[in-house]
Formats: sequence, structure tokens, C-alpha cells
Amino acid sequence: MNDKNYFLKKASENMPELHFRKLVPDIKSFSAESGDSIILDLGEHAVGHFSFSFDRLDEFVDAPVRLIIKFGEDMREINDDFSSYKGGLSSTWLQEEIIHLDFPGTVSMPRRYSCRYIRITVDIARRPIKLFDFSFNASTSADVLSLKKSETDDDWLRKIDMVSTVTLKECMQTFFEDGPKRDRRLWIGDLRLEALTNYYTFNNLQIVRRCLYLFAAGDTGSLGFLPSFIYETPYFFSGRAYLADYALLYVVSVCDYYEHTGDKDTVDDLLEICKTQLDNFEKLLDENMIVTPQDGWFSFIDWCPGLKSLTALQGVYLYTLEHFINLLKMLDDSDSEKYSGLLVKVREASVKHLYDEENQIFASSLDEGQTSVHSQVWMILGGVIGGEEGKKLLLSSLERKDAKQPCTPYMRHYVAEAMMKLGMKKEATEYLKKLWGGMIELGADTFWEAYVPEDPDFSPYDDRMINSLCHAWSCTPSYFIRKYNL
Ligand code: RAM
Repeated sequence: MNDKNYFLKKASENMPELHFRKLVPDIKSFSAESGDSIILDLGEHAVGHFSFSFDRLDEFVDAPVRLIIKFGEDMREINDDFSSYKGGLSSTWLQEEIIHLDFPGTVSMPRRYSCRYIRITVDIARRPIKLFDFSFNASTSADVLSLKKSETDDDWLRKIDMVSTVTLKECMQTFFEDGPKRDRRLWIGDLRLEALTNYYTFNNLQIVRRCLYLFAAGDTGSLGFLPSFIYETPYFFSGRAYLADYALLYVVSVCDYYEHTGDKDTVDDLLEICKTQLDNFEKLLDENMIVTPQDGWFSFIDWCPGLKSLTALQGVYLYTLEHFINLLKMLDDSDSEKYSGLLVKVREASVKHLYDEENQIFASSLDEGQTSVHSQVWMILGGVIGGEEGKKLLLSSLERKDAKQPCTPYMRHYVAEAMMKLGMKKEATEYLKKLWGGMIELGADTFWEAYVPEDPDFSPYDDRMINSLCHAWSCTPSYFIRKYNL
């Protein structure tokens, strides 16, 4: 069996079981004529299938009835006019159907939706009709009964923890999805954060193994990096993007997995791939040991418009090396020395070539002189700077008007992680309350893909309507709250 088939076999052996739950909305039945509409509220965010029954109210139904059924993750989405959508991603992600019903009976809608609210508009009905027996069959592979309550005594953190665990639960299906409404694929950056939070909440190890093996089965790109995303449905397929930071974070995900489980068999299967990711990255360093720019979409880091991300990427490399060396040491693998030597050299090179002594900040020609929170955070996480100096650097970059600021909870996770690394528990707690709590104040039942407090319409795709409002990479407050006993 070749590696790809072996990895796919392991992935299918680790298929998690889905748990189903029937949700019944607040409204039980609805009598309507053309033009009438109702909004059903499931009372919570859910991912699954919707069904209902339909009958005549008085006379025979003598012509098909046309309904428009819209699913919204929040009320804003329900009230959006999808016909005005102008974003870059396909509008077919917007959850709205026009359906024709020929005869009375039960209608089970075949597609899966991600929503809390459902608006049904009776577009055309020649005679009054009745809709009833609304039901939503919700699925997740998270075992909610196994979830322990967080021990925090802070009400606000308790609420944030609850919304985080719901976000994660909704993204846990037969693999970790990045968003159950839009994308429904798995990206490495999301996998890393979902898996991390999962260890402290549902602790479903099968799903983590499945995802690690699925990526291992992927086709590598021209630089030898793993695909940044994969699909599992309707069959396994490798995504055609090869982001260097995501390839590195795959390695970190394997390290996290071992640290949490001690499962040597799985890690043995994946170890060569991890080494290859790091070795391929090393080939991209110049004679000064600094990463060189590459063509195409090469480094992600965040959705911040105009971000120059190579310094941050260099930090991700160092962060990965450090995690990987720890793993190799635990495994008694002699390659740990080779990578340790590299770590020291690349750290030194990063101070020398990327730090602006005069202004005491990481801003260099590598990123065309741009200042960003991202560069500072990843240099801290990469161990290039720390202590009081690191704290000062981080806090001042978060305040600086001319510095690029994070736009996603994904990048903010790493801001909070940097704070924890620097021993800034209090600041990290305030940061979680402000940046994730801010979404709750705006009515979030689950955490969003992108959130910029000063710009509620921010979208990486030029239209807020397509943003995912339940997004995997946003679930990590539970990790912080539970791991650090906040
Ligand atoms: C988007 C999604 C996903 C992320 C990638 C880079 O498509 O938000 O979660 O990992 O971007």
C-alpha cells in the first residue's frame, strides 16, 4: 500500500461518530398566503437538516406552491438582501433556496445548513396553506455530555467559554471544518487551533488523528509543502494552495498531538512528513538565514489588508522549530541536534537582520519597512525577543496607529499566546474579554471568522454577507480559560 492509501485508510479508521439532536423552533405552525413570511428561531446555532410539513388550509392545492427559505447564522444575515451581494467568493454559499411543493406532505430539505434562524416566505400560493411540524436535525461529532464546565468564577469568561465551545462543537463534524456555513473544508491553520481547544474541552482524539492523516495524504506543491486545505466530501481532494506558515503549523499540530496524547504510533507515521516540511522551508532561507519571498499566495498570517508577512513567517518557522525539537527530544530522535543548531542560528539572524535597533521594533526591508503587530507577535513566539523588552514591544505595537493590527480571531489567538508566553496573564484575559466578548456584545451565539471592532462590515472577501459567523479558528478562548485557569 503506498503512503497515500495508507494515510487515507488511517483517516477512515478514525472517522468520528456523529451525534444527532432534534431541535424544534419556537413557532409550531403557520397559516399563510402569498407574500406572508415567518422567522423561526431554533434558540441556538445548529448545523444540520431542516424538515417541515405542508398542507392545504381550506380548498385543494391546485397548483405548486413556491417558498423562499433562508437560513441565517444571525438576524443580520436573515435581513440581508442576498441579491445585492458583491463579494469575491461564490454567492452560492449564501443559504437561500427557492423550492416548489407540488402536493401536501412532509418536506425534508436535502442540503445541510448552518443557522439559528430560518425565514420562510410564501412566494406564490394560489390558496392559503398551512406549514407545521418544523424540525431541525442537528449534528456534531463533539460529545457534549462529556464536556466539563469551565472552572472560572468570572461570569464574562464563563460566557466566552460557552460560546467558544459551541463554536468548536458546530465545526466538529466528520472532520474539523473551518466553517459549517462557508468553506466546509479543513485548513491547517484552523486545524491547529481547533485541535488545541478540543484537547481542553471535548477531547475527541479520533477526529484529530483523522485530520492529521488526511493532510498527510495530500498532494504537495512545487515547494514540497502540504496542501493548506483539504476536502473530504464527496471524496478526498487536496486543495490547491500551499501556504508556508500552514505547512509549518501542521508540524506544530503533530507536536501538540504528541504532547497531549503520547501516541507514538501516530506520530511515527507522520514524522517524516514533518521533517520534510521543515527541510523544505530551510531551502527558502537566504545566505543570512532569512526567508525569501516566493511567487503566489505563499504566506497567510492574517486577513489584514496590505499586510507584509515575511517577518511573521520567519517567526512561525522559529516557533515550529522549537516545538519540533521538543518533540524529537521526547522521541529520542538524534535529529533534534540538527534542528537545535538551526534554531540558534536563525534566531540570531532574525535579531541581526529584522530588528530596527533605533526604533526598537521589528520592521525591516524584508517587509518593505512595514510595522505590524503580526511581526512583533511572531518574533516573540519565535523566541527572538522576550522579557520586559518583549512586553513593551507587544503593548506598544497594539497601541500604534501606524502598525497593522490583527483582523481575525485567528491572529488574535497568537497575540494572546504571546502574552501568555511573556507572563502577561492579566493583559491576555482583558484581551479575550475585549476581542471575543465584543462579538458577544453584538449578539454572537458563535464566534466569527473576522471581527474588527471599528469596522463591523469588515470582510476579507469584499462583502460581509459571505463571512462565516461560526468559525473554527475563533474557538480558542476556551483553550486559554481552561489551560491557564483564568
Ligand atoms: C479562509 C478561511 C479559513 C482560513 C483561510 C486561510 O478561507 O477563513 O479558515 O484558514 O482563509
